[in-house]
Amino acid sequence: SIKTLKRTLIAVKPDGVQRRLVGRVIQRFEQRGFKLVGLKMLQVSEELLSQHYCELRMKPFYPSLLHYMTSGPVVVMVWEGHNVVQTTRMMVGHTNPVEARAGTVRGDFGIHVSRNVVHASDSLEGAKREIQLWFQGKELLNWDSCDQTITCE
Ligand code: DGT
Ligand code: DGI
Repeated sequence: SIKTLKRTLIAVKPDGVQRRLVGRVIQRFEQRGFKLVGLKMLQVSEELLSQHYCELRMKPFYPSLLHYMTSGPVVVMVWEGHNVVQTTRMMVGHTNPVEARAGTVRGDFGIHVSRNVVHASDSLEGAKREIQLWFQGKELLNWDSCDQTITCE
């Protein structure tokens, strides 16, 4: 039903872009039936990151996290679908690739927690906040996918 239809923010981090993993990351979410409603590549500012990672600012790795996230372009996207936040978190896998199950993005491509390939919003509230932070309203497109009456009630 429409009630479970949500949006989430996924980003391919600089290591994922450098390692040419953008296409394979996108493919996983398309294959799972999620709908892409926003996509862009950008060099992220420290200002944006300080808001994005505001909960981590006291962590010892915060400076290196900012350095890593500004080291090159990021590809950020918004995906829509049923239970999309929960399902994409599962598909992305544990924050630390060492703990991430095979079959997840981080479990298949990740090497170290400090370079974990992708970001995925971890809650509905977080997704809403992050989407507003990274995208302008006009950058998100509402479109009808031709399979929507085939793939759910
Ligand atoms: P290094 O990298 O030259 O400092 O040499 P290592 O191999 O002693 O450093 P590392 O990265 O293993 O760090 C030592 C401890 O800190 C280790 O017990 C795990 C923790 N640690 C280091 N980096 C991370 C990280 O990115 N995430 C988490 N959760 N723990 C980390
Ligand atoms: O939501 P997640 O990305 O799975 O995890 P998080 O919100 O707890 O952490 C945000 C990012 O910070 C994570 O994707 C990678 C980085 N990070 C987390 N823990 C560590 C870390 N980076 C380093 N270097 N060391 C850490 O212990």
